[in-house]
Amino acid sequence: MAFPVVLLASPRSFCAGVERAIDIVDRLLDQRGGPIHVRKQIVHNSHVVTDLEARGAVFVDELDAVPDGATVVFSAHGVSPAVREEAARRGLDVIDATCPLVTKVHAEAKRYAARGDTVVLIGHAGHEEVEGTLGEAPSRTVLVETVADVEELEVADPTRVSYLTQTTLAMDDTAEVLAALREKFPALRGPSSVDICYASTNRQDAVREIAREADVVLVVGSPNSSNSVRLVETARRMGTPAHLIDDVSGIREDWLDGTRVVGVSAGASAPPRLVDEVVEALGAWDVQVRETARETIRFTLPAAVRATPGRS
Ligand code: 2E7
Ligand code: F3S
Repeated sequence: MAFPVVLLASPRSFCAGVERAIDIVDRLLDQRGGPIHVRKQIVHNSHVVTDLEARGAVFVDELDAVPDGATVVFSAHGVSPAVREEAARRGLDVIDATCPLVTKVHAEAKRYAARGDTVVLIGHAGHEEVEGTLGEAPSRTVLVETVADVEELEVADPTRVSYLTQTTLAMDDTAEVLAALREKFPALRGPSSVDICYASTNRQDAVREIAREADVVLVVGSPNSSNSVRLVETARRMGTPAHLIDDVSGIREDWLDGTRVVGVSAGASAPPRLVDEVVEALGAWDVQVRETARETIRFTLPAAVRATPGRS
């Protein structure tokens, strides 16, 4: 493979919530040794999961696979109160790697439900983040995915409706669903700005920038990574062919036939080294970074893992 130009989207790859979640499991493995149980994939990336498994992490689907009294890490996507209660009942030592920006959405869900509103959550059915947020006020919360869902929606009192969103949605799709909600419920209330997180917003802006110029866009990320899939869709919306690849082995030669400019980005859960490998394999004589934002945000670690000698 050899192409004249690679355009690298920036920001791309790990966000602050993912750095924190992986750091938590890493530190627990250092401090306590394996096995360290993690409920669900810590983040939705096959390479992150495989690497941590090799160090002693054990990923389980539900808490019944965790031995009584053991340490369990909750993934970055968050959990419902029912899961927290089960962990407490079982006497598990919980270390919570939920992204603080998800915790904020849970707090909003509780607040809106407590004031008597129907909470409309815009998100994707079955996604772990959505399952967790829905669980805060299950009897008062409804999930909508599309404008068509909004049209069919019936609520107890149309003057008392609030909305929330999954943190990794595409800004464009969400704006359409939100407009439909506002039209149907003029008194709709919600957060001061949508809950789509800074990392999703920045990565979508950056992929749009490279898609403008590229003949094809490659997004590094696993198929179950919602934010990575949104990056592919965002590039395609610009009229540019785009493909999701888990790593360099996913590149198909025929995608690159006749292309001069290849755009590369990565979802928030995709390790930077996978991007480096992709760029190297493309063999471009010119790699240009297109920076649309600079990220400096960091989240503090839970106290239980903070004190590792020699680490900041
Ligand atoms: C947590 C949250 O692990 P991901 O691929 O998750 P998504 O939600 O995109 O499938 O990416 C990092 C991340 C994003 N959102 C982690 Cl709530
Ligand atoms: Fe958090 Fe957004 Fe990353 S919700 S885990 S900062 S993609």
